[in-house]
Amino acid sequence: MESAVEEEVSVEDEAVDKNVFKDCSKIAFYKRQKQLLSKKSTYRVLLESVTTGKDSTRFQITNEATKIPLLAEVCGIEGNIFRLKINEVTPLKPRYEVPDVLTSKPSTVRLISCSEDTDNLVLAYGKEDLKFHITTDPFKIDLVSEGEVVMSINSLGQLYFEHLQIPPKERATKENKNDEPIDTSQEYQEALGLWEEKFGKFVDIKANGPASVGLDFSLHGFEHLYGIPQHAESHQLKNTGDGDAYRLYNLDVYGYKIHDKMGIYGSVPYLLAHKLGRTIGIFWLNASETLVEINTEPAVECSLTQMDSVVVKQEVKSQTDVHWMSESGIIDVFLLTGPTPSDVFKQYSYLTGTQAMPPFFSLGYHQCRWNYEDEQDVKAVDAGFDEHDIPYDVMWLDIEHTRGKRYFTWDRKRFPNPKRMQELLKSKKRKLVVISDPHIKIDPNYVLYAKAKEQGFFVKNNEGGDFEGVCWPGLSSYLDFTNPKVREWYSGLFDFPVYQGSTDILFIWNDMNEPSVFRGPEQTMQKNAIHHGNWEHRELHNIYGFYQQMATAEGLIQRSKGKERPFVLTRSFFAGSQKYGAVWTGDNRSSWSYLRISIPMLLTLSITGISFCGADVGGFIGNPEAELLVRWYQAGAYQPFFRGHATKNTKRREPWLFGEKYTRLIREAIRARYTLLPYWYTLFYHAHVASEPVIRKCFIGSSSHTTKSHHY
Ligand code: NBV
Repeated sequence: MESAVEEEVSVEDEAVDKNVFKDCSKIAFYKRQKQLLSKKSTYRVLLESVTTGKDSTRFQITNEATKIPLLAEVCGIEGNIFRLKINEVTPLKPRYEVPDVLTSKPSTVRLISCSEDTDNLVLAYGKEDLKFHITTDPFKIDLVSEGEVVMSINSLGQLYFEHLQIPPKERATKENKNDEPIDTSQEYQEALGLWEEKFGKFVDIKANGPASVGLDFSLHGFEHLYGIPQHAESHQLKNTGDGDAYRLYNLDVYGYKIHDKMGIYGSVPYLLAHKLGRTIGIFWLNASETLVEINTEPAVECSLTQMDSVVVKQEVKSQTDVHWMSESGIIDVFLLTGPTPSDVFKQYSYLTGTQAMPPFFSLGYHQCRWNYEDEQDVKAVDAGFDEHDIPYDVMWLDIEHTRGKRYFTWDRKRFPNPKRMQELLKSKKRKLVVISDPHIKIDPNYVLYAKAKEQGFFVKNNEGGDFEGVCWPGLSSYLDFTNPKVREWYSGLFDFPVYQGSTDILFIWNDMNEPSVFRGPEQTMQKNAIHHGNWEHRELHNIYGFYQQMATAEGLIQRSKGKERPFVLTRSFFAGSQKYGAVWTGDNRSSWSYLRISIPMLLTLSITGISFCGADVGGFIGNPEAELLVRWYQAGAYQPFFRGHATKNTKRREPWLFGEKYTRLIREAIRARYTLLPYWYTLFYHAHVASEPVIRKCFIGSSSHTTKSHHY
């Protein structure tokens, strides 16, 4: 194993540059919430404001410091789900509410008000013994099931809501109507990052000023929490210490660090908590940058000595506090009350949809590399599988197949006859996947660019021009997939007559859709770029990639006139991405520790709805030694999406290049996958119709039976 260790050190040596990405100490809204929460007075419910309608109960909450009321709305949703929304009663302008994630408007269940005293409000959910106990002063909600308080909301008083304000420069000149002392001094503004936030050479100018929100949830008796992908971390969520939080902010982090809470390619703001007898979920529907703090106080047995020296043992229940903070938007949170894990899976998929049923071929083995150079290379690799009697279903082409990284085109020198190449693959019942990224080369002679430009289909900069950023093709603009018209147009690009050289065996891979912008802040788009509807990028950053995959999947469905299921792999994702295809874990490294971390990463994705997920077999970056490669195939064969992939400049590593002994072992692993293919297909069917994650851990442990020391 010595060589493996040596190799591991060298691959992991090129660490992620921490100066490129933020940690909590560099995130202004995090610092503000931490600093200002301690000074805030508590919120209370204005009892006279309570109104109960058919679909929801509404009431106002206020605190002495701001005196600006917030509107809270509680709904019961079919399947034992509560929804709590908190917004300003009259915001200066509308705040972003995430569209397109919920499968349809969830059916509401009338909540029955059954309070016995006037200071509290009790809302009962239908006939279930499930209640929302709302304490008015200070404002707190207890979720009670069969007499047991399962979860408390705002019991730590961390409700935080920054009201939209008139910019200080304008305010200073106007009459100060609120009689609030305004500190317009530059130091004060800068320190809090209210209207401007600096990060290295980047300055984020915030047209709407501070707009962050936050809320705490205490989960009683729970010590085991899972979810909020994507992090290269253990399956069970860890406690976040001081100045630390799980970050949900979609970023392109090449060779991401493992055992780290930094945000990588995708975000699902949803977690599950499990204890003996009950599993619950919290789904925080917000697409802006989000931070989650977790703090578990394990159960302790304490001895109380009574007067007559009798020692009484008493157990203090464990509790986990979860603190969500988002940079903007509103508070829109769904409480999934279980009680079993499969109830929670169903509740979540009722809201966001189930895993799309994959086409059968896509459950087989996929062969990828950046890049298979030309048609000849494709032919040779394809023949290699036959010669070595190794089954495979899908050949992949990376960015170099295009004419100068212009997606939907072919480099005619390398691929003079793409249809002929597809005919060959088709004759063996194989498929082809090609890449299509969201950045579009700025080139007036590139028809796709010209058409998108003409129709105003690109994301805008804050001066009204097209946003421009550097990516693979050089200077590029980015399609605004949040615009339904752009999605419709983009979907149309996959029609066979439009996408020249494409045939019905060609499927799609969406990469770089965090979006990745070279030389941008944290390698992504400026938060003040402007999208359809005049929304700032900051409001919806985490959902950009979701929309590209949505439009791509729709395009593939349309080109087959609704007859064929699509296959689309995406790197970036959000809650609900499962409806559109598969996800992979991005640029991992060829080392044992990355093979190991792929397991918890995939388990986490799976239980948050995204069953069709995988990690690059062999590791994307670096050269695996033969044993690592074999072990990776053996693991990958039992992971939902099974694709070998490698970056440019790595040694070729098709399964037959390491000597007969290793070829045999890889052949056996891939064949084992194929033997079980009908079983995989059945599992996916169950995921699709009954919300059962294809891979999942056993939810059997009670808090006292599982140990704290296990990491996976
Ligand atoms: O398109 C090239 C690669 C791709 O092979 C990989 O799978 C993606 O995660 N892509 C990233 C861009 C380049 C990364 C250095």
